[in-house]
Amino acid sequence: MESRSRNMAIAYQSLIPLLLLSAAVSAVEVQRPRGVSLSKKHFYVEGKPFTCLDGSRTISFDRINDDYCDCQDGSDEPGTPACPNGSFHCTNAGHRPVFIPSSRINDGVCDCCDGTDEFNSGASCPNTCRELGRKEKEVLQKLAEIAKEGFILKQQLIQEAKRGLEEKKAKAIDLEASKKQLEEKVEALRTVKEAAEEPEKEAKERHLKAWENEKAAIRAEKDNARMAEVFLELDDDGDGFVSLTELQSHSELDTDSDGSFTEMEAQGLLGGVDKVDTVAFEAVWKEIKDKYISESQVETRHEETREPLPDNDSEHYSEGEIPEEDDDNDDDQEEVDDEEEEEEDDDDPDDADYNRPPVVKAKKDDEDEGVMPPYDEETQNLIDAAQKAREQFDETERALRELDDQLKSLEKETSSDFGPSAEFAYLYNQCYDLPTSEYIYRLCPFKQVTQKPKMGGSETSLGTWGHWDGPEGNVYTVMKYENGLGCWQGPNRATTVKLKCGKETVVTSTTEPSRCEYLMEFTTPALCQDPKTLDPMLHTEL
Ligand code: MAN
Repeated sequence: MESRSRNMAIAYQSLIPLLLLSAAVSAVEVQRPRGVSLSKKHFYVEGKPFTCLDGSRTISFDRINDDYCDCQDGSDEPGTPACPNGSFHCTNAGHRPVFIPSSRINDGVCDCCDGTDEFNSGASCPNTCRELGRKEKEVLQKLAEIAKEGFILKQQLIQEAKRGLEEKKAKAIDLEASKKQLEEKVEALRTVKEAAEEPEKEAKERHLKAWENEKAAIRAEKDNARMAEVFLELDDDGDGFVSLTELQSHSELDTDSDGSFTEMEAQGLLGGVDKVDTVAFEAVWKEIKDKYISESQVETRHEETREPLPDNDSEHYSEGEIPEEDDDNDDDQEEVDDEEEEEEDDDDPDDADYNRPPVVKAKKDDEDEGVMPPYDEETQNLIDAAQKAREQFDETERALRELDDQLKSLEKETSSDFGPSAEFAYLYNQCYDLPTSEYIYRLCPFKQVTQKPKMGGSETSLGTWGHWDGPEGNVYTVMKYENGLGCWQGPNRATTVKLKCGKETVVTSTTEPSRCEYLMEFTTPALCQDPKTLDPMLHTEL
């Protein structure tokens, strides 16, 4: 059981010198219970009953600081450690007033620079507040110097941003007007182009059609010549007819491909008769020309001695066409294709498997009939005119696209949040580097953060501009860059940029507090405040 001592020596604090945080400090002695701050003094009226600050109960004044906890919120024991949740106020004249947990009262450790927390522990706690205050003031004065100069720069930045914004808005209006004109020009040129392309298309089609017809005529002529040649070849006895037996000598014409070319099958091909003359052969030719192998081809085949290909080999290569092992890259393949084409040009019959039924590949018309003749002058003029119209259209359309891009980036810039007075606008389109031992970190404000290895290698995105991320009331003190390159088995890289007031615009440090989450510190005059609004401590006389 705790004794309820009513020790007024403890209970009542004598004079508390207070530092009034105003331009001129006047030390005023205000009587109040120990551990009570000036702002709460009026709750503790000497001689009057005290109501716990949480309103839970009312006690007589002499139970304040009697080393017995009466109030649940600890408010009756601000100057003793009796309540576990109590808090003790040290005035710390000459430095900053602070609240400490009342459990630290008289624990032998100096928590308050004025030593008031150790009034009964025997610990020696000299008052260091003035010294501390002086040092802090020096630091603050230095900061104030910086802030002063930075704040002047900031005013210039604000003016520049204002001018820049006006210029950009005016430029956007000009660009809008040019865009409209260009759009009209593009539409006019599209009409011109389409008007020129119509006759061009017709003329080209006419030319192509004529070329197709010509090719068909050449093909027909060649086919007739071959038919006549084959007729002579088949007509072994030279009687002007191709007979059943003569036809049967060509086993490749075996209709059902069962290995035996019967008389019946041969008759079927001859249209039911036993022999045909050159006129009747025309119908027969149509039936057999795809299968027919001329005797000269067969002879060439038999003259060659080479190993048959294995049955399961589905590729057909003639000698010299067999690609070398491993060498199956595109270039080599093209070479093989070229050779193949060349051999076909020479009418080399030997491009089928030795063991297989003879196959005669369809001839390539284009090669046989040559290349399409050049356009006639009239068609060429139409093509040239259409081409010119196309180029003019494309060029104007490209100019329109460029202008549109310019306009969009201008709009993006003018609608960005560059701070309450656009003081951060000057950072747009700038980048700031910080080399570390391993990397060069680069901050391009409102765009992105990157990391580039010093020893070479590609740049890694540590995030693209996300949003202002400072605490409420101070949002313009932190920038967040998100969605950088994915971290292996982790999140996408992201960077937090903490801004500080500084005369220079510079990245002062970069760290990676946790894997793939980066922290940058960046100074800029844009964050400098009017030094008059800085810590009131600066304006105190210590
Ligand atoms: C790279 C760098 C590091 C990062 C690792 C994560 O080495 O981007 O900053 O921690 O990747 O794997």
